[in-house]
Amino acid sequence: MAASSSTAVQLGRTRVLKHGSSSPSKPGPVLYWMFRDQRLRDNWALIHAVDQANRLNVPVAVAFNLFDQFLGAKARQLGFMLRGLRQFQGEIEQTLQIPFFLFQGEAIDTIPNFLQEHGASLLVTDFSPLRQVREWKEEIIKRVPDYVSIHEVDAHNIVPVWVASNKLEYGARTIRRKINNELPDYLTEFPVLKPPIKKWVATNRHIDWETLIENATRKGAEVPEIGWCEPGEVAARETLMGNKNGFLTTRLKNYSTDRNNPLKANGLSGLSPYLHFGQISAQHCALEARKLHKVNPQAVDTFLEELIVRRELSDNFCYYQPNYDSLEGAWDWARSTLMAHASDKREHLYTKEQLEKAQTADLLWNASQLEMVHHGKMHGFMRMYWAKKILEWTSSPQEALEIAIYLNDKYHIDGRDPNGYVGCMWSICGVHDQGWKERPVFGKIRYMNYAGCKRKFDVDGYIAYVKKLVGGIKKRKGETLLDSKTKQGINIQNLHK
Ligand code: FAD
Ligand code: FO1
Repeated sequence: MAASSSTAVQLGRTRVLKHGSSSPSKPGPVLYWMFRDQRLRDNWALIHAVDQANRLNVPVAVAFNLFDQFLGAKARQLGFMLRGLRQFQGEIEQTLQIPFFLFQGEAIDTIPNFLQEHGASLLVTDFSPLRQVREWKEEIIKRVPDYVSIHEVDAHNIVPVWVASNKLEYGARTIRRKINNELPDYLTEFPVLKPPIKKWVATNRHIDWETLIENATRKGAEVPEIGWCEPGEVAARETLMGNKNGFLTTRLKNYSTDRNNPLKANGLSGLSPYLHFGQISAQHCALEARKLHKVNPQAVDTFLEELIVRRELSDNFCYYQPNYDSLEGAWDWARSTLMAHASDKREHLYTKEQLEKAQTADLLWNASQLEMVHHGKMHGFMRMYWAKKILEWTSSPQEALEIAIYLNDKYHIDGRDPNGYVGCMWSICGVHDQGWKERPVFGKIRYMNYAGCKRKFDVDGYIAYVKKLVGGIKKRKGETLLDSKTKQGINIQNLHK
């Protein structure tokens, strides 16, 4: 069944991935398989699922599939995500009486099984351009019964990726106009979500969150959770609009000036963990920011450029470029200039381990690496310098890209995201950038160096800031370790005897 035209969601935002054959005499329930947009508020996929369920006069449920492994995610990312999902379950069941199911294993098994078991007629999914997600969907389309329809809703981008452009865009310059032309239709207020007409018959669905979180954080202990960024939709909205330290309420005015100063950690919005896990809607952030345009036009324009144009350009790249995370995904000019300089002498050559342990001769780079490893989020300006130095200090652009993506995905709370693949490709392969004056190793790829950073900000201050930051984190970790040992009744004094 097609996405009916009078649905509460703009037609262009939903795609029919599979038309159910003539629906069975009595249509079954609707399932929203949530994975990228993990939120109750301002979620077009959820709005569409409830709307379709009301049209069919059937109940609706939400399901999430927890994979055993996802792009190298460890305690830091899984703990954040699961705590956010626990809050989500509480809210959606309480405010909308919609049941939330959590499966473990492979979505290509658990989702079709659930549909079959409940005789569901419609599967609604949200959207991600990443290849793993697209492969899962292809497989699920093959496995579900004929009568099941599948609708995909781009709830992540303000302008759905397939509406903004039907091709790979060269850069912000080419996509900006296309996105801006569509904003009047897509940057709209959200309908208020009400409980669905038909209630799901109660089934025992107890989710043992404590055990799930315990297991995920123990298995992924190598990259411990961060303490500065509270997970969940409530904390996400606080980060955006909170009276104490909200970005739009208290920190917007310095955004244009401070955002390129790594010493001003508060200079950025701090929204990326929440946007990555879908715990806040970019569209909601844009609607709120736009209200402040009169007061801070430049800061709002700069923020919207990043939040809408840059962020949605990343989805465009990952959606239309299958090789979005390898040298094959670079433009010809970039690949040939990098190849022409691949055998240039490197002043330093470091292995992945040396880089991971911040053991280079560059104290500024080491500080940025340590900020990422221990704090889980490197300042946006330093991310460019950090990645470009990896190109300069490894034996080939391929190796540089692999190492940058590996480290970014492993340690960043906002990693495993189209923004990350594009961030690394921009830095190392000049994607969405132009060519610059040719030089050794970089060829025509934009160059950044220590001297350039010194001109821009207080480099020694940043190095000292990170040293203090990491010292504090290690001390707190030591204290909690001490706590847990004393709790276990192990007498610390005897430990060293
Ligand atoms: P703000 O400046 O407050 O930006 C607000 C939002 O706008 C961000 O959350 C993000 O969604 C978007 N945005 C900002 N800058 C960019 C950009 N350059 N490209 C795309 N979207 C942008 N961003 C990630 O979300 N995940 C990553 O893994 C990631 N890896 C990166 C790796 C490299 C090498 C580089 C150069 C950039 C990377 N970025 C990544 C983009 C950018 O650095 C971060 O989005 C930003 O620093 C996140 O912090 P913030 O939300 O406080 O930033
Ligand atoms: N989505 C899921 O549906 N199941 C998962 O187990 C899962 C783990 C996960 C770990 C780290 C991370 O950064 C994202 C994760 N996602 C998971 C989120 C989701 O898949 C996002 O859609 C992807 O990041 C693609 O955009």
